[in-house]
Amino acid sequence: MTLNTTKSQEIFAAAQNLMPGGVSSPVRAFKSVGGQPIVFDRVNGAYIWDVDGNKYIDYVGTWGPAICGHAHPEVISALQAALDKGTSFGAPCVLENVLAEMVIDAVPSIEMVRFVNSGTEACMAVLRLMRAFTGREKVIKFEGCYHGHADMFLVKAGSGVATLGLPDSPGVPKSATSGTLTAPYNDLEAVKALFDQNPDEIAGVILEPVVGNAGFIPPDAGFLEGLREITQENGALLVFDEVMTGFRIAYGGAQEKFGITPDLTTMGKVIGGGLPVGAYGGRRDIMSMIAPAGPVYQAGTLSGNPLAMTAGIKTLELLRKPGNFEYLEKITKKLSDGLLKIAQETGHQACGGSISAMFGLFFTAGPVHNYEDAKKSDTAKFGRFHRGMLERGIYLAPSQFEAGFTSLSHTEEDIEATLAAARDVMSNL
Ligand code: HOZ
Repeated sequence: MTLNTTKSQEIFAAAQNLMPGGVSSPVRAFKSVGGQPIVFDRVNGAYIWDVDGNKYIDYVGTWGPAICGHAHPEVISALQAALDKGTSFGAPCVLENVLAEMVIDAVPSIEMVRFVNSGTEACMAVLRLMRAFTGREKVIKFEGCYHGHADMFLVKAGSGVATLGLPDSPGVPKSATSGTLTAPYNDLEAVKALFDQNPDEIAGVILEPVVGNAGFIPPDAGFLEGLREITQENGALLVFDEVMTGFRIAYGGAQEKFGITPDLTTMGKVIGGGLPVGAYGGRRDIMSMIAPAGPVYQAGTLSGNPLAMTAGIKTLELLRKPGNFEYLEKITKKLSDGLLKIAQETGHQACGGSISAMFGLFFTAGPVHNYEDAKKSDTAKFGRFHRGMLERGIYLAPSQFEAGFTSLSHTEEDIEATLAAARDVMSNL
């Protein structure tokens, strides 16, 4: 089965002369799944069309923001009205108050919030804030977790770094990462040992409370609770990077789902409704250190942009309606359980699962508790699976080390069609 991707190939060939790798971000270049990347033309609801007119059921959802479905008519009309007032003020705008109140009302840890333009910016700022508040410089992150591409986080990072198998990144000076300590995800003993070896030197622990950037890896029972205790015992901060999990694992994020309240939280993706928004927030005593209220500097020309605020506000208004998260849980579990059942029936070792509107599949017997486990999976088989699904009109994240996302627009019929395609592919994988 082959796709007609003539126009995609022409456009991508030209792109490679214009942009490094022909892309604006690495994972979408299909390096780890092989074959030519697809150039897309438009999106709507659960679907995405490429420039050759091929239609796909989309489980990337622009990496998470499209949880209400792509180009939701109410988001589009709100943006059209906002556009009549201009595209950017670079000054206070009441829409920032509106979105800030929605985020503060929704997310248990957040008493104050600052908007930025990406998850990377949010994580950069929160690291600086952790260090300023505690007066300590070292930070613990987990192998395979991805907190954007700022220097200090490019240590055993997930997402594109894992996808491309990069040895972290050239150009990152040792001075930038000397304070970045790493531990295996789900390993509380390793975290305790780091605190014992670095007494009074660790500002805090930052993690994806459900990992999506090393493939889908949920926290073991007691892991998040244990981190909360260890950080409190050591006078360190606990930071949930909810850029991916925020407003997806639950309306109040993973911290609502698991009942663990961190000191600081980073967000992005869903709160921008597809436009560039990141945010960080948390305890008022900590956030009050951010300039101009306090001495910790962070700034951004387009932060609080009225178009991005508008898209975020409308997206959260649509998302918080009763029954939405029950629906997302139901269809995503049906998809994930179905994929695992089909893998078993067609003779493939596979593991994975789902939580709310996030899911993942590894071609390994598993279980996958951390990045080392994830790396044992058969990434070549994943690449063949990805291509086979693409040829049958299903668009999955082009990397084993990413997660899958559903939306309120995905129907039971879409899930059935996806499972039928998966059975066909896995039977010939
Ligand atoms: N950070 C994105 C997913 N976690 C990767 C997007 C891309 O490289 O295309």
